Amino acid sequence: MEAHNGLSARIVEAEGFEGIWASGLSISTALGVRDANEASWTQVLDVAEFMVDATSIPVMLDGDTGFGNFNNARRLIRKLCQRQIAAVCIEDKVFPKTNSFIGAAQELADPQEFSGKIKACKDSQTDSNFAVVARVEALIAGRSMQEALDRAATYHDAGADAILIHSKKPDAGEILTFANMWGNTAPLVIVPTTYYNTPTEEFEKAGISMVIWANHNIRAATSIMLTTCRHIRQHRHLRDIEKKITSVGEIFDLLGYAELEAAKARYLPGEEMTKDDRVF
Ligand code: SPV
Ligand code: MG
Repeated sequence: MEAHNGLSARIVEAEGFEGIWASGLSISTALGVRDANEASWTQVLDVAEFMVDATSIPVMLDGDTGFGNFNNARRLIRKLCQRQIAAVCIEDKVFPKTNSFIGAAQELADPQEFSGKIKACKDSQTDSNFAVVARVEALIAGRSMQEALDRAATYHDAGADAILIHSKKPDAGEILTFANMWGNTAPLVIVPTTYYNTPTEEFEKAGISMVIWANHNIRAATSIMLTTCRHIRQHRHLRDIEKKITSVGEIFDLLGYAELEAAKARYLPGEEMTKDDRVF
């Protein structure tokens, strides 16, 4: 499930998801910039670190194209391992990246050059459990199914632990065809943003290993922020909005404020545990 900061990462874990997608689109959006590598890779890394600190489930970073060539990508991987990020997904496009939902014939990386990048990533990981997911953008760029399969096989041979096959079709047809032809060669990851009507059971039946709900927290957050701002601006009071949004108390609970009070009683001289006197 997508997260874009420490708070959304906490919510994802609290709601029982097994892993976090640190989405490039969502992180960029939350930072107020476009998903076009406008945020630097260290800025993205800092956000991912907040997510790791806030949770105990694996975080997979959307590493876009690896922020340059093999050399930039392998430096990224070393930093991700240092900061205990569990996995990265690197896509076979060119820097600066273009979001997959923009334009039709996007430029793809040369498959051999991209394979070298995957190899460099795998050779650079300092955590043996770290996973590198190679993202195939052939279908996004309007290339053939055969090219998508060939690219996936090449990246798997180069050491990719899994393949993310992306599609922007309104139905799951091409994804299910790809999954069928790919078989069990390596774990498959999908992002059903546009083909959201397909039941997840169909993906399970097709042998797909992981589904990423890629941008739904940032979109949900945006819609309630818009509603709240419009309401307060228009009505100049909070009466009708108060019950529709998260209370300050819930935020205190989500962020573990009680632990800080307990820690003060333990570590600060003269502080005692007082009974809960929070306003919220
Ligand atoms: C993201 O969440 O940033 C992704 C998925 O890369 S998509 O926006 O579908 O390309
Ligand atoms: Mg992305």
